[in-house]
Amino acid sequence: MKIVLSEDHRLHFPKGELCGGEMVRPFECPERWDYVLGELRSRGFKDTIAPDEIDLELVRKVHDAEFVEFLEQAWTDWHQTGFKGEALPYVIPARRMQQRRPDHIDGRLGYYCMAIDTAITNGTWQAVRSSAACAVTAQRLVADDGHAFALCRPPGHHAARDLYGGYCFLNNAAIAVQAFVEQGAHRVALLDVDFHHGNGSQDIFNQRDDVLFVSLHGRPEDAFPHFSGYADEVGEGAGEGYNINFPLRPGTTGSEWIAALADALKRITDYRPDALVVSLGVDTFCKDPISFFRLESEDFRRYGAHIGRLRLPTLFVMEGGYAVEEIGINTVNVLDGYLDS
Ligand code: 7XA
Ligand code: ZN
Repeated sequence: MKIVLSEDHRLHFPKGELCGGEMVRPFECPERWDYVLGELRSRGFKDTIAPDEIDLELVRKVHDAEFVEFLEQAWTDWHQTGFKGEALPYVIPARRMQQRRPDHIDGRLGYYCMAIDTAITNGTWQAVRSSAACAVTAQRLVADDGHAFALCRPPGHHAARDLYGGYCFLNNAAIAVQAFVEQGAHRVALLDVDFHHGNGSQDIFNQRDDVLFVSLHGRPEDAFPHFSGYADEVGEGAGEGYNINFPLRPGTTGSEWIAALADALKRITDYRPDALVVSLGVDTFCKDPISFFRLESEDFRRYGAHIGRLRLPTLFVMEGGYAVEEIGINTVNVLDGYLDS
């Protein structure tokens, strides 16, 4: 399996994340990427490829054009205002407030943000566009090879049509799904196995029937992003019935999780997709510091094999996972399980 990656991810490394009322070192950090790549290399995945330049026209098929422009400009605007720290919003358009876009960068950050944990820094935009480029380049490889892995960082599945947050800016997996559609796919399934609900992917495809979005995640009563991921969110308009959420309780074990996955895969099979994109977060792991499932490393291999048995052209896109020592083992276990199936 070919791996697409870019060292540009290192350009995005905020110093701080607001967590439990303190500024802490972000869980989403460059070492995550190093651990995954180290494990890939040591287990024989040697075929690594740099991405082509991202086509922003494609990006604008799933993201709002002004949002993309905002991401590109945000650091410059923040810096020119004279602020010294990393770009973070502090005011968000809550219930009964105006949903109009302000001019001041403080207001625009709040307008486009869904979680104030995620800082923008000098190198963020370049890292973000290279991350999306990895997903799109890997998508192209699937046509020839049948599968590929995009080692994206920053991740993407919380990024909605015009919202960033939860460490995500552009939705790498959604952009790759759109690339399949542009190349003639009639139906694409997007399976999100990250611990957190992929609110951004759901938002982007909510009214479409050419993309089936299926997500297994910590239930929103207890888990980030808290305001989406309920089972009764089933899509709207033409998209009704094409959004399937599996919210799962704290303490969910590997076997319970894999039983839910079997239901999810059945729904995907029934949809008869031309291709599958997997939002691959490994923060379902029992030792993950910000999650509450109990998957063991061997469970990742088991479920990779289940995905492989779908026999679909498959693109894996890296999302979350913060138990840095094991993030590589668990990620590569999924890929190995898939290839061995
Ligand atoms: O899949 N999404 C993530 O892994 C990011 C979750 C962000 C949690 C926020 C913690 N402050
Ligand atoms: Zn996650």
